[in-house]
Amino acid sequence: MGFFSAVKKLFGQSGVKASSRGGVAPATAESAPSAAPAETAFSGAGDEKLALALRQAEPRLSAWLAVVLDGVDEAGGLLWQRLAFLLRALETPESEARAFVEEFRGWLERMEYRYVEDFRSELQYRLALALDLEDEEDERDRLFARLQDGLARTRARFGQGLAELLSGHSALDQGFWDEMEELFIMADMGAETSLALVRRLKERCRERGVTSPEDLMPVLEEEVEAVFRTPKRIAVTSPPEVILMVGVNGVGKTTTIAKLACRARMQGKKVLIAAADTFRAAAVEQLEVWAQRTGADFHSRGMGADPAAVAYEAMDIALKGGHDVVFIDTAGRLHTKSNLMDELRKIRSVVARKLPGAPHRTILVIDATTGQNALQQTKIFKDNSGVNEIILTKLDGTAKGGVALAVASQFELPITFIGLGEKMEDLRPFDPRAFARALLGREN
Ligand SMILES: Nc1nc2c(ncn2[C@@H]2O[C@H](COP(=O)(O)OP(=O)(O)OP(=O)(O)O)[C@@H](O)[C@H]2O)c(=O)[nH]1
Ligand SMILES: [Mg+2]
Repeated sequence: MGFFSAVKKLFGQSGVKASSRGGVAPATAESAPSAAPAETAFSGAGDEKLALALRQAEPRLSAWLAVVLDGVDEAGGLLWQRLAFLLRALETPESEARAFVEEFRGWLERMEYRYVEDFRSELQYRLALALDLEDEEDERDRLFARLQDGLARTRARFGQGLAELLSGHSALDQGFWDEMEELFIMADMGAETSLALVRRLKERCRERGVTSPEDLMPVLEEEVEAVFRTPKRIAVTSPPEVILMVGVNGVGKTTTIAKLACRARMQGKKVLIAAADTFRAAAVEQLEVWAQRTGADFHSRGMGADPAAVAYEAMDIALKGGHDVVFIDTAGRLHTKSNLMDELRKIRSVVARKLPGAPHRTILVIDATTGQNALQQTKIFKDNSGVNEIILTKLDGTAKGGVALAVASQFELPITFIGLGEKMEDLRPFDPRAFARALLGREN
Protein backbone atom coordinates (compact mmCIF):
# COMPACT_ATOMS: atom_id res chain seq x y z
CA MET A 1 0.00 0.00 0.00
CA GLY A 2 1.44 3.38 -0.99
CA PHE A 3 1.43 6.48 1.15
CA PHE A 4 -1.44 8.17 -0.61
CA SER A 5 -3.64 5.15 -0.47
CA ALA A 6 -2.77 4.67 3.20
CA VAL A 7 -3.87 8.21 3.92
CA LYS A 8 -7.01 7.75 1.87
CA LYS A 9 -7.86 4.64 3.83
CA LEU A 10 -7.58 6.48 7.09
CA PHE A 11 -9.32 9.67 6.07
CA GLY A 12 -11.64 8.60 3.32
CA GLN A 13 -11.16 9.41 -0.34
CA SER A 14 -12.49 12.94 -0.42
CA GLY A 15 -11.14 13.84 2.98
CA VAL A 16 -7.63 14.17 1.67
CA LYS A 17 -6.11 16.87 -0.41
CA ALA A 18 -2.64 17.50 -1.67
CA SER A 19 -0.71 20.09 0.28
CA SER A 20 1.62 22.64 -1.26
CA ARG A 21 4.65 20.52 -0.29
CA GLY A 22 3.41 17.75 -2.50
CA GLY A 23 2.44 15.72 0.54
CA VAL A 24 -1.03 15.34 1.88
CA ALA A 25 -2.99 17.15 4.51
CA PRO A 26 -6.30 16.32 6.13
CA ALA A 27 -9.24 18.20 4.74
CA THR A 28 -11.24 20.59 6.85
CA ALA A 29 -13.92 19.29 9.18
CA GLU A 30 -16.73 20.29 6.80
CA SER A 31 -15.42 18.32 3.88
CA ALA A 32 -14.28 15.28 5.86
CA PRO A 33 -16.63 12.37 5.40
CA SER A 34 -18.42 11.34 8.55
CA ALA A 35 -17.63 7.66 8.14
CA ALA A 36 -14.29 6.53 6.80
CA PRO A 37 -14.30 2.94 5.60
CA ALA A 38 -11.93 1.96 8.40
CA GLU A 39 -14.40 2.99 11.04
CA THR A 40 -16.49 -0.11 10.55
CA ALA A 41 -13.67 -2.08 12.14
CA PHE A 42 -13.63 -0.03 15.33
CA SER A 43 -15.42 -1.11 18.43
CA GLY A 44 -15.91 0.30 21.91
CA ALA A 45 -15.69 3.86 23.16
CA GLY A 46 -11.89 3.74 23.64
CA ASP A 47 -11.42 2.66 20.07
CA GLU A 48 -13.60 5.44 18.80
CA LYS A 49 -11.54 7.98 20.68
CA LEU A 50 -8.40 6.50 19.23
CA ALA A 51 -9.90 6.48 15.76
CA LEU A 52 -10.78 10.14 16.12
CA ALA A 53 -7.31 11.01 17.39
CA LEU A 54 -5.81 9.19 14.41
CA ARG A 55 -8.01 11.02 11.98
CA GLN A 56 -7.13 14.34 13.57
CA ALA A 57 -3.42 13.64 13.56
CA GLU A 58 -1.24 14.78 10.72
CA PRO A 59 -1.40 12.10 8.04
CA ARG A 60 2.08 10.75 8.57
CA LEU A 61 3.24 7.48 9.98
CA SER A 62 5.18 9.09 12.83
CA ALA A 63 2.15 11.12 13.86
CA TRP A 64 -0.08 8.04 13.80
CA LEU A 65 2.53 6.15 15.76
CA ALA A 66 2.62 8.96 18.33
CA VAL A 67 -1.14 8.58 18.73
CA VAL A 68 -1.14 4.82 19.16
CA LEU A 69 1.86 4.90 21.48
CA ASP A 70 0.37 7.61 23.66
CA GLY A 71 0.43 6.28 27.23
CA VAL A 72 2.22 3.10 26.17
CA ASP A 73 5.66 2.84 27.76
CA GLU A 74 6.51 -0.78 27.27
CA ALA A 75 5.74 -3.88 25.28
CA GLY A 76 2.59 -5.68 26.34
CA GLY A 77 -1.09 -6.21 25.71
CA LEU A 78 -1.90 -2.56 25.22
CA LEU A 79 0.82 -2.16 22.62
CA TRP A 80 -0.32 -5.18 20.59
CA GLN A 81 -3.89 -3.95 20.75
CA ARG A 82 -2.95 -0.45 19.59
CA LEU A 83 -0.78 -1.75 16.79
CA ALA A 84 -3.45 -4.08 15.53
CA PHE A 85 -5.85 -1.16 15.67
CA LEU A 86 -3.58 1.08 13.59
CA LEU A 87 -3.04 -1.60 10.99
CA ARG A 88 -6.76 -2.29 10.77
CA ALA A 89 -7.46 1.42 10.48
CA LEU A 90 -5.14 1.44 7.49
CA GLU A 91 -7.09 -1.47 6.05
CA THR A 92 -4.39 -4.04 6.43
CA PRO A 93 -6.02 -7.46 6.09
CA GLU A 94 -6.65 -9.01 9.49
CA SER A 95 -4.27 -11.92 8.91
CA GLU A 96 -1.44 -9.59 7.85
CA ALA A 97 -2.02 -7.30 10.82
CA ARG A 98 -1.91 -10.27 13.16
CA ALA A 99 1.25 -11.62 11.51
CA PHE A 100 2.93 -8.22 11.78
CA VAL A 101 2.16 -7.91 15.47
CA GLU A 102 3.19 -11.51 16.19
CA GLU A 103 6.44 -11.14 14.34
CA PHE A 104 7.31 -7.87 16.02
CA ARG A 105 6.40 -9.31 19.39
CA GLY A 106 8.66 -12.31 18.79
CA TRP A 107 11.45 -10.01 17.72
CA LEU A 108 11.15 -7.91 20.88
CA GLU A 109 11.30 -11.04 23.00
CA ARG A 110 14.34 -12.35 21.19
CA MET A 111 16.02 -8.99 21.52
CA GLU A 112 14.94 -8.70 25.13
CA TYR A 113 13.64 -5.21 24.50
CA ARG A 114 10.94 -3.94 26.77
CA TYR A 115 10.60 -0.16 26.67
CA VAL A 116 9.10 1.74 23.76
CA GLU A 117 12.02 4.14 23.66
CA ASP A 118 14.31 1.20 22.91
CA PHE A 119 12.40 -0.02 19.88
CA ARG A 120 10.36 2.88 18.62
CA SER A 121 12.35 3.60 15.50
CA GLU A 122 12.59 -0.10 14.72
CA LEU A 123 8.81 -0.24 14.94
CA GLN A 124 8.38 2.78 12.71
CA TYR A 125 10.82 1.30 10.23
CA ARG A 126 8.92 -1.99 10.17
CA LEU A 127 5.58 -0.25 9.78
CA ALA A 128 6.93 1.87 6.96
CA LEU A 129 8.07 -1.29 5.19
CA ALA A 130 4.88 -3.22 5.89
CA LEU A 131 2.66 -0.36 4.77
CA ASP A 132 4.99 0.64 1.98
CA LEU A 133 5.23 4.21 3.28
CA GLU A 134 8.14 6.43 2.49
CA ASP A 135 10.81 7.64 4.89
CA GLU A 136 9.76 10.73 6.77
CA GLU A 137 11.31 14.01 7.67
CA ASP A 138 10.26 13.46 11.23
CA GLU A 139 12.24 10.26 11.37
CA ARG A 140 15.22 12.09 9.95
CA ASP A 141 14.85 14.72 12.68
CA ARG A 142 14.95 12.03 15.30
CA LEU A 143 17.98 10.46 13.71
CA PHE A 144 19.66 13.83 13.68
CA ALA A 145 18.90 14.35 17.36
CA ARG A 146 20.41 10.95 18.08
CA LEU A 147 23.44 11.82 15.99
CA GLN A 148 23.86 15.08 17.87
CA ASP A 149 23.65 13.22 21.17
CA GLY A 150 26.15 10.68 19.98
CA LEU A 151 28.56 13.32 18.79
CA ALA A 152 28.12 15.47 21.90
CA ARG A 153 31.61 14.83 23.20
CA THR A 154 33.25 15.34 19.84
CA ARG A 155 31.31 18.53 19.38
CA ALA A 156 32.20 19.73 22.85
CA ARG A 157 35.82 19.57 21.84
CA PHE A 158 35.46 20.67 18.26
CA GLY A 159 32.24 22.63 17.83
CA GLN A 160 32.79 24.85 20.81
CA GLY A 161 36.39 25.45 19.90
CA LEU A 162 35.14 26.41 16.48
CA ALA A 163 32.58 28.82 17.85
CA GLU A 164 35.27 30.48 19.95
CA LEU A 165 37.60 30.69 17.00
CA LEU A 166 34.93 32.27 14.82
CA SER A 167 33.93 34.82 17.42
CA GLY A 168 37.50 35.55 18.48
CA HIS A 169 38.68 36.73 15.07
CA SER A 170 37.45 39.52 12.88
CA ALA A 171 39.30 38.56 9.71
CA LEU A 172 40.33 35.39 7.90
CA ASP A 173 44.04 36.04 8.32
CA GLN A 174 46.91 33.62 8.68
CA GLY A 175 46.51 33.51 12.46
CA PHE A 176 42.92 32.43 12.00
CA TRP A 177 43.77 29.64 9.57
CA ASP A 178 46.59 28.36 11.77
CA GLU A 179 44.25 28.12 14.70
CA MET A 180 41.67 26.40 12.59
CA GLU A 181 44.16 23.81 11.47
CA GLU A 182 45.12 23.18 15.07
CA LEU A 183 41.48 22.74 15.97
CA PHE A 184 41.03 20.12 13.25
CA ILE A 185 44.09 18.26 14.46
CA MET A 186 42.79 18.31 18.01
CA ALA A 187 39.53 16.78 16.81
CA ASP A 188 41.51 13.81 15.49
CA MET A 189 41.25 14.70 11.84
CA GLY A 190 44.94 14.08 11.38
CA ALA A 191 47.59 16.56 10.25
CA GLU A 192 47.30 15.77 6.56
CA THR A 193 43.53 16.04 6.40
CA SER A 194 43.54 19.19 8.50
CA LEU A 195 46.03 20.91 6.25
CA ALA A 196 44.16 19.86 3.11
CA LEU A 197 40.85 21.00 4.54
CA VAL A 198 42.23 24.42 5.51
CA ARG A 199 43.68 24.81 2.03
CA ARG A 200 40.38 24.03 0.40
CA LEU A 201 38.54 26.33 2.77
CA LYS A 202 40.87 29.21 1.97
CA GLU A 203 40.37 28.62 -1.72
CA ARG A 204 36.57 28.47 -1.47
CA CYS A 205 36.51 31.63 0.62
CA ARG A 206 38.60 33.41 -1.98
CA GLU A 207 36.34 32.21 -4.79
CA ARG A 208 33.20 33.32 -3.03
CA GLY A 209 34.53 36.51 -1.55
CA VAL A 210 34.01 35.34 2.02
CA THR A 211 36.21 37.51 4.18
CA SER A 212 34.83 37.31 7.68
CA PRO A 213 34.72 34.39 10.11
CA GLU A 214 31.00 34.78 10.63
CA ASP A 215 30.28 33.90 6.99
CA LEU A 216 32.54 30.88 7.04
CA MET A 217 30.13 28.34 8.53
CA PRO A 218 28.18 27.37 5.37
CA VAL A 219 31.45 26.99 3.45
CA LEU A 220 32.90 24.84 6.18
CA GLU A 221 29.82 22.67 6.29
CA GLU A 222 29.94 22.09 2.55
CA GLU A 223 33.60 21.18 2.62
CA VAL A 224 33.21 18.79 5.53
CA GLU A 225 30.34 17.12 3.72
CA ALA A 226 32.41 16.96 0.53
CA VAL A 227 35.08 14.94 2.32
CA PHE A 228 32.59 12.10 2.63
CA ARG A 229 31.51 12.15 -0.98
CA THR A 230 32.43 8.92 -2.70
CA PRO A 231 31.33 7.47 -6.02
CA LYS A 232 28.30 5.21 -6.02
CA ARG A 233 28.93 1.54 -6.47
CA ILE A 234 27.12 -0.90 -8.68
CA ALA A 235 24.91 -3.21 -6.65
CA VAL A 236 25.29 -6.96 -6.89
CA THR A 237 22.85 -8.38 -9.38
CA SER A 238 23.12 -12.10 -8.80
CA PRO A 239 22.79 -13.20 -5.21
CA PRO A 240 24.13 -14.04 -2.77
CA GLU A 241 25.79 -10.78 -1.91
CA VAL A 242 28.77 -11.74 0.20
CA ILE A 243 29.86 -9.39 2.97
CA LEU A 244 33.14 -9.94 4.77
CA MET A 245 33.51 -8.19 8.11
CA VAL A 246 37.03 -7.32 9.23
CA GLY A 247 38.64 -5.23 11.91
CA VAL A 248 40.74 -5.46 15.03
CA ASN A 249 39.68 -6.95 18.31
CA GLY A 250 36.52 -5.67 19.99
CA VAL A 251 35.58 -2.92 17.54
CA GLY A 252 32.01 -4.15 17.07
CA LYS A 253 32.14 -6.54 14.08
CA THR A 254 29.81 -9.13 15.50
CA THR A 255 27.17 -6.75 16.81
CA THR A 256 27.31 -4.83 13.52
CA ILE A 257 26.67 -8.04 11.58
CA ALA A 258 23.68 -8.71 13.81
CA LYS A 259 22.21 -5.30 13.07
CA LEU A 260 22.84 -5.47 9.34
CA ALA A 261 21.42 -8.99 9.24
CA CYS A 262 18.37 -7.70 11.02
CA ARG A 263 17.87 -4.96 8.43
CA ALA A 264 18.28 -7.43 5.60
CA ARG A 265 15.74 -9.77 7.21
CA MET A 266 13.26 -6.93 7.52
CA GLN A 267 13.63 -6.32 3.83
CA GLY A 268 12.54 -9.89 3.32
CA LYS A 269 15.98 -11.22 2.45
CA LYS A 270 17.20 -14.70 3.20
CA VAL A 271 20.33 -14.31 5.29
CA LEU A 272 23.18 -16.61 6.22
CA ILE A 273 25.72 -15.72 8.88
CA ALA A 274 29.00 -17.62 8.89
CA ALA A 275 31.18 -17.77 12.00
CA ALA A 276 34.65 -17.58 10.55
CA ASP A 277 35.81 -16.15 13.85
CA THR A 278 36.85 -19.45 15.35
CA PHE A 279 39.34 -18.13 17.91
CA ARG A 280 36.98 -18.03 20.85
CA ALA A 281 34.10 -20.38 21.64
CA ALA A 282 32.19 -17.43 23.07
CA ALA A 283 32.45 -15.60 19.74
CA VAL A 284 30.74 -18.45 17.90
CA GLU A 285 28.01 -18.70 20.51
CA GLN A 286 27.46 -14.94 20.56
CA LEU A 287 26.95 -14.96 16.82
CA GLU A 288 24.60 -17.92 16.90
CA VAL A 289 22.39 -16.14 19.42
CA TRP A 290 22.28 -13.08 17.18
CA ALA A 291 21.44 -15.22 14.16
CA GLN A 292 18.53 -16.81 16.01
CA ARG A 293 17.27 -13.45 17.19
CA THR A 294 17.26 -11.97 13.72
CA GLY A 295 15.93 -15.06 11.99
CA ALA A 296 19.06 -15.62 9.94
CA ASP A 297 20.56 -19.01 9.12
CA PHE A 298 23.83 -19.78 10.77
CA HIS A 299 26.88 -21.80 9.86
CA SER A 300 29.80 -22.67 12.11
CA ARG A 301 32.18 -25.48 12.84
CA GLY A 302 32.90 -24.46 16.39
CA MET A 303 36.03 -23.19 17.96
CA GLY A 304 39.38 -23.87 16.39
CA ALA A 305 38.01 -24.69 12.94
CA ASP A 306 39.72 -23.36 9.83
CA PRO A 307 38.05 -19.99 9.12
CA ALA A 308 38.49 -20.39 5.36
CA ALA A 309 36.77 -23.78 5.48
CA VAL A 310 33.83 -22.24 7.33
CA ALA A 311 33.56 -19.53 4.67
CA TYR A 312 33.84 -22.11 1.87
CA GLU A 313 31.05 -24.23 3.31
CA ALA A 314 28.92 -21.18 3.93
CA MET A 315 29.17 -20.34 0.24
CA ASP A 316 27.96 -23.84 -0.65
CA ILE A 317 25.04 -23.51 1.72
CA ALA A 318 24.09 -20.08 0.38
CA LEU A 319 24.35 -21.08 -3.27
CA LYS A 320 22.22 -24.15 -2.70
CA GLY A 321 19.86 -22.50 -0.25
CA GLY A 322 19.16 -19.43 -2.36
CA HIS A 323 20.32 -16.97 0.26
CA ASP A 324 20.34 -13.31 -0.70
CA VAL A 325 23.05 -12.21 1.69
CA VAL A 326 25.96 -13.94 3.41
CA PHE A 327 27.77 -12.27 6.30
CA ILE A 328 31.16 -13.65 7.23
CA ASP A 329 32.31 -12.72 10.72
CA THR A 330 36.06 -12.85 11.21
CA ALA A 331 38.22 -12.87 14.30
CA GLY A 332 39.31 -9.70 16.02
CA ARG A 333 42.89 -9.92 15.02
CA LEU A 334 45.89 -7.79 15.56
CA HIS A 335 46.76 -6.02 12.37
CA THR A 336 50.45 -6.22 13.19
CA LYS A 337 50.50 -10.00 12.84
CA SER A 338 50.86 -10.61 9.15
CA ASN A 339 49.79 -14.25 9.33
CA LEU A 340 46.34 -13.05 10.27
CA MET A 341 46.21 -10.98 7.11
CA ASP A 342 47.15 -14.16 5.25
CA GLU A 343 44.13 -15.81 6.74
CA LEU A 344 41.85 -13.06 5.49
CA ARG A 345 43.35 -13.44 2.04
CA LYS A 346 42.62 -17.16 2.19
CA ILE A 347 39.00 -16.51 3.10
CA ARG A 348 38.70 -14.10 0.20
CA SER A 349 40.14 -16.51 -2.27
CA VAL A 350 37.95 -19.50 -1.33
CA VAL A 351 34.87 -17.29 -1.44
CA ALA A 352 35.86 -15.96 -4.86
CA ARG A 353 36.41 -19.49 -6.11
CA LYS A 354 32.82 -20.35 -5.25
CA LEU A 355 31.38 -17.15 -6.61
CA PRO A 356 33.40 -14.88 -8.90
CA GLY A 357 33.29 -11.30 -7.67
CA ALA A 358 32.74 -12.29 -4.04
CA PRO A 359 33.20 -10.99 -1.43
CA HIS A 360 31.28 -8.06 -2.87
CA ARG A 361 31.70 -5.92 0.20
CA THR A 362 34.60 -6.04 2.61
CA ILE A 363 33.66 -3.88 5.53
CA LEU A 364 36.28 -2.59 7.91
CA VAL A 365 34.79 -1.87 11.32
CA ILE A 366 36.61 0.86 13.20
CA ASP A 367 36.18 1.90 16.80
CA ALA A 368 36.12 5.72 16.78
CA THR A 369 37.57 5.89 20.27
CA THR A 370 40.90 4.70 18.90
CA GLY A 371 41.40 8.10 17.27
CA GLN A 372 44.43 8.35 15.03
CA ASN A 373 45.10 4.64 15.37
CA ALA A 374 42.15 4.19 13.05
CA LEU A 375 44.22 5.56 10.18
CA GLN A 376 46.86 2.93 10.55
CA GLN A 377 44.28 0.17 10.84
CA THR A 378 42.58 1.38 7.71
CA LYS A 379 45.80 1.47 5.78
CA ILE A 380 46.82 -2.04 6.73
CA PHE A 381 43.42 -3.60 6.14
CA LYS A 382 42.93 -1.75 2.89
CA ASP A 383 46.31 -2.82 1.57
CA ASN A 384 45.95 -6.41 2.69
CA SER A 385 42.33 -7.36 2.60
CA GLY A 386 40.60 -5.31 -0.07
CA VAL A 387 38.49 -3.19 2.25
CA ASN A 388 36.00 -1.15 0.24
CA GLU A 389 33.69 0.17 2.93
CA ILE A 390 33.92 1.45 6.49
CA ILE A 391 31.62 1.31 9.48
CA LEU A 392 32.61 3.52 12.36
CA THR A 393 31.40 2.41 15.79
CA LYS A 394 31.36 3.89 19.30
CA LEU A 395 31.03 7.48 18.17
CA ASP A 396 28.84 7.93 21.22
CA GLY A 397 31.55 7.47 23.80
CA THR A 398 34.26 9.57 22.25
CA ALA A 399 35.52 13.07 21.66
CA LYS A 400 37.39 11.73 18.65
CA GLY A 401 34.57 11.70 16.11
CA GLY A 402 36.67 13.86 13.82
CA VAL A 403 38.53 10.71 12.89
CA ALA A 404 35.67 9.97 10.49
CA LEU A 405 36.90 12.87 8.39
CA ALA A 406 40.49 11.70 8.49
CA VAL A 407 39.60 8.18 7.39
CA ALA A 408 37.22 9.28 4.66
CA SER A 409 39.57 11.85 3.19
CA GLN A 410 42.78 9.86 3.32
CA PHE A 411 41.47 6.59 1.98
CA GLU A 412 38.50 7.61 -0.13
CA LEU A 413 36.43 4.83 1.32
CA PRO A 414 32.72 5.30 1.90
CA ILE A 415 31.49 5.25 5.49
CA THR A 416 28.16 3.48 5.24
CA PHE A 417 26.99 3.15 8.83
CA ILE A 418 27.94 4.59 12.19
CA GLY A 419 27.47 3.16 15.66
CA LEU A 420 26.06 5.55 18.23
CA GLY A 421 25.55 3.14 21.11
CA GLU A 422 25.33 -0.47 22.12
CA LYS A 423 21.72 -1.09 21.20
CA MET A 424 20.66 -2.55 17.88
CA GLU A 425 18.86 0.71 17.20
CA ASP A 426 22.08 2.63 17.45
CA LEU A 427 23.61 1.55 14.19
CA ARG A 428 22.60 4.24 11.73
CA PRO A 429 23.08 4.72 8.03
CA PHE A 430 25.75 7.37 7.59
CA ASP A 431 24.47 10.66 6.25
CA PRO A 432 27.36 13.00 5.35
CA ARG A 433 25.29 16.15 5.57
CA ALA A 434 23.75 15.31 8.91
CA PHE A 435 27.14 14.25 10.22
CA ALA A 436 28.77 17.49 9.10
CA ARG A 437 26.04 19.55 10.73
CA ALA A 438 26.07 17.56 13.95
CA LEU A 439 29.85 17.79 14.12
CA LEU A 440 29.83 21.54 13.58
CA GLY A 441 27.02 22.06 16.04
CA ARG A 442 24.52 23.36 13.49
CA GLU A 443 20.79 22.92 13.66
CA ASN A 444 19.36 20.29 11.35
N1 LIG B 1 29.12 2.43 23.01
C1 LIG B 1 29.13 1.63 21.94
N2 LIG B 1 29.45 0.33 22.07
C2 LIG B 1 29.46 -0.46 20.97
C3 LIG B 1 29.15 0.04 19.69
N3 LIG B 1 29.26 -0.99 18.81
C4 LIG B 1 29.62 -2.08 19.50
N4 LIG B 1 29.76 -1.78 20.82
C5 LIG B 1 30.16 -2.68 21.92
O1 LIG B 1 31.50 -3.11 21.72
C6 LIG B 1 31.69 -4.39 22.30
C7 LIG B 1 32.39 -5.31 21.29
O2 LIG B 1 31.49 -5.62 20.25
P1 LIG B 1 31.64 -6.93 19.35
O3 LIG B 1 30.59 -6.86 18.30
O4 LIG B 1 31.73 -8.14 20.17
O5 LIG B 1 33.06 -6.63 18.69
P2 LIG B 1 33.93 -7.58 17.76
O6 LIG B 1 34.67 -6.71 16.82
O7 LIG B 1 33.08 -8.64 17.17
O8 LIG B 1 34.92 -8.21 18.83
P3 LIG B 1 35.85 -9.50 18.65
O9 LIG B 1 35.03 -10.56 18.04
O10 LIG B 1 36.28 -9.83 20.04
O11 LIG B 1 36.98 -9.06 17.81
C8 LIG B 1 30.33 -4.88 22.72
O12 LIG B 1 30.19 -4.71 24.09
C9 LIG B 1 29.38 -3.97 21.97
O13 LIG B 1 28.16 -3.81 22.62
C10 LIG B 1 28.80 1.45 19.57
O14 LIG B 1 28.53 1.99 18.50
N5 LIG B 1 28.81 2.19 20.73
MG1 LIG C 1 33.24 -10.68 17.16
